[in-house]
Amino acid sequence: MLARLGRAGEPSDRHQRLEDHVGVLAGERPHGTDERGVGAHGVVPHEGCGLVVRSALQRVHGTRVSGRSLGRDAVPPPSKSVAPGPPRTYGRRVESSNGQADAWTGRVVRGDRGSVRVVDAEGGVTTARVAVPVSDPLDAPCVGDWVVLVRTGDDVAVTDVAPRRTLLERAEPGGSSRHQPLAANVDVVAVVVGLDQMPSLEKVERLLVVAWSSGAAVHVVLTKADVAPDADDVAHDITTQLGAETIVCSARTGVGVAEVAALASTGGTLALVGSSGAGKSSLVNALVGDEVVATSAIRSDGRGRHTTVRRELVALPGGGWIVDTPGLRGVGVTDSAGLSHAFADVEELARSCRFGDCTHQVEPGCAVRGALDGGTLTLRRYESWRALQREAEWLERRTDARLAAEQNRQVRRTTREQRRFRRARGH
Ligand SMILES: Nc1nc2c(ncn2[C@@H]2O[C@H](COP(=O)(O)OP(=O)(O)O)[C@@H](O)[C@H]2O)c(=O)[nH]1
Ligand SMILES: [Mg+2]
Ligand SMILES: [Zn+2]
Repeated sequence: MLARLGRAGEPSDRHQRLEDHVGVLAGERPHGTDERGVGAHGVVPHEGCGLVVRSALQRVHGTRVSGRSLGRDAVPPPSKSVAPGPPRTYGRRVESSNGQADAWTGRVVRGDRGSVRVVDAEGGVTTARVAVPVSDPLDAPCVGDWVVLVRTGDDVAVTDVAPRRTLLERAEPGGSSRHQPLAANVDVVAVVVGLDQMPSLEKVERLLVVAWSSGAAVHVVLTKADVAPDADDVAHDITTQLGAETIVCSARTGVGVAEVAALASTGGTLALVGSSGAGKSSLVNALVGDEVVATSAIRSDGRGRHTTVRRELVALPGGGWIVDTPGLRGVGVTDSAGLSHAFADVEELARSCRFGDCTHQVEPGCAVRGALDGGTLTLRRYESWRALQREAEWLERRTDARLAAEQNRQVRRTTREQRRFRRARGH
């Protein structure tokens, strides 16, 4: 298994400190949540950052945190009303632990190199310097991260990032084995496909793998239905051939837009991925009911073209958040976890092959080849699976090699330092 950096995982001093911060935030439960502070479908609402951060911490620390600070007795019984309020509050100002600096929590809505924009409980937006150690690009706070901000004089710094529940990331195909974070704490990833062209099933499959790798739920959103009389047939094909749930919509006519909004309406975060021109930004604008993201259409005043410059997390009027990602043209498959979701049908077959290390090519008793011969698995899907699998394996090998090289460098550095130290002491 690939060693992961920058994912939610190891408890650390950093998280312990964050836990101390959010301990102050305990006791209030946002709307639409059960007594664990988790909304329907496991979606954690954005309101009451303390609870959001806590649920991430619970995963890291297990029962220790929930026992200590969630204070079951202090939590009121589950509310009958499940309607989430408008996304007004998503953080609470907290007393700092040292009583000097001003510290509070919030969510990153935009990430730039070395600095981020963070929205806090009062809806205030602060630009903050990133002061957490970033040894891997994946560690850098990104859109969707819940962070602790500390103000000292004129300086505002991000001093902590809550462990991520999910992380949408990209790997450059054929490029470096380093991954880039695209959006953190996403609940649903929508693979957006424009119906103005016949969608390529292989491209959709690739995006599905990337989407599933995030750990979030995944939907296919077929947009521009206004120009596709056969929209429902395409949706049917994608559902049956790729096993993905689909929504048909149009940003132009508004058809199906409410269904897309419903993916985030429990207070969750929806991320849109898809190739450039698919219609993602238009969909964001349709969902928000305003021109919040630039689309590639010619501006009405005729002065050139809009382009999506930045990735930004936007609050939806009905609750929840949405983030538009830049067109992912050639995204690399990041790991095999996404593959086993996107190709659950094929991997299920592979588990019943006679040999555990079956390559599904020439072996007797191969259930995958059996399904191919029997016509229940298409050659197209089989080949797509094999190609993506090879790519994931190649990338994992490269990443392992890179990690090993880094480890070697670190060991050599330490040895050198120790030698120098001993020499200095005359040993
Ligand atoms: N007919 C039609 N065109 C659309 C729709 N949504 C987007 N478009 C057009 O598709 C092009 C690309 O849209 P855009 O939202 O910028 O795509 P993005 O690159 O995925 O963000 C633009 O010319 C849009 O006007 C739709 O629902 N129907
Ligand atoms: Mg766009
Ligand atoms: Zn096999």
